[in-house]
Amino acid sequence: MRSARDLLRLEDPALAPIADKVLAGERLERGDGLVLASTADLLGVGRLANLIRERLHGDRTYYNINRHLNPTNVCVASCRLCAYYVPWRRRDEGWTYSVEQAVEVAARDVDRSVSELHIVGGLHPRLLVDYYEELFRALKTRFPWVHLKALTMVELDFIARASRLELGETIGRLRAAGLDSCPGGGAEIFAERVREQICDHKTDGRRWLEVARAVHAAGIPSNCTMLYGHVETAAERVDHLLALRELQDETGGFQCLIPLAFHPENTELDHLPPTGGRLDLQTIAVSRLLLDNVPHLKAYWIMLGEKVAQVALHFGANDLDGTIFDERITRAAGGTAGTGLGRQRLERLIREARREPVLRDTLYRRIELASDVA
Ligand code: V47
Repeated sequence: MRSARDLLRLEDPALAPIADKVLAGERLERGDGLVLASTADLLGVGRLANLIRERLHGDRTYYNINRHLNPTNVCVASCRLCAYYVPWRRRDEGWTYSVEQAVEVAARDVDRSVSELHIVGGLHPRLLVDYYEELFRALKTRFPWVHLKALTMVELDFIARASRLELGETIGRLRAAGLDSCPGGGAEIFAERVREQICDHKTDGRRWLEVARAVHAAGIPSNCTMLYGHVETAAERVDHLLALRELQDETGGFQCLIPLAFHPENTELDHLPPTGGRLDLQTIAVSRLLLDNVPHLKAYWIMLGEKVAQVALHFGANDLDGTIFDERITRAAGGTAGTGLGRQRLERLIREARREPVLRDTLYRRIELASDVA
């Protein structure tokens, strides 16, 4: 009988015991993660991750029709990794929408085909819980069919503190106003050593996980992210994924992991090179293999570029995010993948990668568009 190693055409013998575990459906450990993240056998790691991807989802590849909405770019955190923010002292140079303005900006692209608004911004000391309640209510009144995926754990933590409210009460009020789920941003890399260098003034890793726990306890699903390709080590990536896995064992509230490729341009870390395709693909594959309890893994085409995102569909990813009109965070950091892809183009990318496109809502339910909105 041919061994797992032969079947998967593994070149690195260190992958063989990991392949045995993957084939037996066993959980991988930290040591396995370190091997996977550092081996030169990229295709071997990719085949292992693809095995899990196909076990979970076959050829199905999800995407949605969404629009980003950024109510403000004014932020008191001043993260070195970020090219999007305007600091508080220069707030006149940034934007801060009134509720009415935010609704009008959303209305530029929201029609009946759009199922999700992805709403994130900056930590603005004057945008307190009542602003977001009013915003969510106004958006739900104007676009009642749209799912509001809004506010990262960092924003929720800040809004609660700035509003002098308990976190649980803040989350409850926002949910009552229309918050449906939360995006996964702000997690970066949990290791303190790394956060000191890339985002030292914001919610730390322990607190990010605590807020996610509270969000899940309130019955609100969320996503999670990992920002890679800056000053972190492979071991710090592995530990980040394992911390997410541990919380997911407890709450089951994460729907999707999005590994985010760091874009250095226009940030204080612009001396760093952008990520290469190898790190992108290996990180996606390692994430799929370690994070065995989070159902979906997103190849975020805006950060990866369309072509790497297509290949990633064979390295563990089963979702491309969405049409993404008006994305501003990656664009500010030199992202060139453009902003906004038509539905037909996304489907073509997926089909050309020999996968099956599935239009979804934010909760991964299949959507059939009525012919008059398709
Ligand atoms: O929180 C900031 C990261 C995140 C840069 O949940 C940067 O469905 C790269 O979280 N280079 C925002 N990354 C994006 C995000 C996201 C995207 C798509 C889908 C979902 C989801 C979440 O982008 C930030 C931060 O981690 N980021 N600056 C940069 N220069």
